[in-house]
Amino acid sequence: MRYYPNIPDLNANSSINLLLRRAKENRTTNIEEYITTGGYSALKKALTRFNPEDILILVEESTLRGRGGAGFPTARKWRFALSNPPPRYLICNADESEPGTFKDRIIIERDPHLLIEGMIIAGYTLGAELGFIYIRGEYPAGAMILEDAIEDARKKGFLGKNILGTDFSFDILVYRGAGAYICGEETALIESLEGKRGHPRLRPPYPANEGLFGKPTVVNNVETLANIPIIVTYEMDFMNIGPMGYYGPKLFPVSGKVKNPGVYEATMDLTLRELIDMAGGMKNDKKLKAIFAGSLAVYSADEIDIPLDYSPKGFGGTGTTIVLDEDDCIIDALIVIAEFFEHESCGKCTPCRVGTYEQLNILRKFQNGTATEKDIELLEYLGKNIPVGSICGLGYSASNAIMDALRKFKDEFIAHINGECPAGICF
Ligand code: L3W
Ligand code: SF4
Repeated sequence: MRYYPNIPDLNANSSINLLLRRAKENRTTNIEEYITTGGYSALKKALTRFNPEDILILVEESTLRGRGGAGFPTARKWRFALSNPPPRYLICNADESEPGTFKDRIIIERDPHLLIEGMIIAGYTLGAELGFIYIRGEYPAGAMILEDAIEDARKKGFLGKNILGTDFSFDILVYRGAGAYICGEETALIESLEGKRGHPRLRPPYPANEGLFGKPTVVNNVETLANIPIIVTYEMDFMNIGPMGYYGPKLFPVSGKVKNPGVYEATMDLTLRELIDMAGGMKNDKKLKAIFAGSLAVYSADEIDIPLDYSPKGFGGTGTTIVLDEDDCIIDALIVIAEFFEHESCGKCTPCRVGTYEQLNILRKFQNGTATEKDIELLEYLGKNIPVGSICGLGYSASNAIMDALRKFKDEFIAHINGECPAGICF
């Protein structure tokens, strides 16, 4: 038995309990516990009662969308891959690195067999024989936990040749990243898996058509795949979980100025306000200033009655929720995000490489009291132009938070130009 350090704490005050059902204590669920609590019964059901098309239809009707940020319909992606001849590959994107995002880690470290079972069923549906888990280098404990869990699953006949006596064979390899956020972009991830430098490819072709080693490849997020055993277990009853069109459980990593930061599981009919309440409400009963949805969007305090779903007005994305109160400075928070993008830009596209560097420097001017009105114009110029000259999600979204903040918190920018920080922490 290996020693797994530092499994993070988790808050269990969730509105639903499917993905985190076994993830309650500060430890990893082993294969025996997993099986005695119903684990691997979805796999048995899938292999004995359903053919791959049946499962595809179940996933289609479940309305499951990718939980890695983009929310693309999972079944549609699977169908794209299935329209291409084998060999096909399955990749689990466990390169979770978005600022404030730590939801996949909980599944990996607390209930790894849920992910493994989901991957085996996905592999069966896709006619794949090999799956990979690409895990970020900063999750060494998670990588060890997965390797051990995969070995345990092999010993029980859930992985390997002729799974459960059928003619379906499938195995999973764990591949550790080396600490680059960009390798969570699906085509950079594939390059990295192929042993090359992790630079994104131009899309199309999408991986579902031409992915790993040029073969059709499905790249799904950890939480997406963890939903698959639940869908197979519940079948049509899955559609009783959550609102129409956005069925199923969703994880929300909540951090910042709430009383109980942690990972929460909720249905997507809940609102952002209810999620904050679930996390205990505002720490020290301070006033809510803003919510950063990772680096993708900034919400002001009067915008939190939106649903947590993937509709155009919904919260969407990875579910990342970073809560700022009246003592936090918007500029200061934006600098943290801008430093991240400046550091993580892979440098392939000039507008992203240079633009992320420039927007960080401009924000620092607001922080040190040397910014002028012209700098607001420059930030807006960069925000409009970096995405246009970029080829991947990093460049598309590197200015989102700044642009949102300029729309909703322009007074804070102006105040800094006038030598005032509303939170009293700059200069
Ligand atoms: C076949 C088509 N496949 C789209 C597939 C595509 C991909 C998925 C989504 O991620 C998001 C960004 C942030 N034929 C297809 C097709 N697909 N059209 O659908 O594609 P896309 O382009 O909408 O998004 P993306 O570039 O894969 C970017 C979010 O990711 N983000 C956050 C990342 C979060 C983490 C984390 O920590 N977990 O890294 C960063 O940008 O929301 O929208 O599979 O192949 N015609
Ligand atoms: Fe690299 Fe940025 Fe271009 Fe993406 S947009 S490929 S991160 S330089």
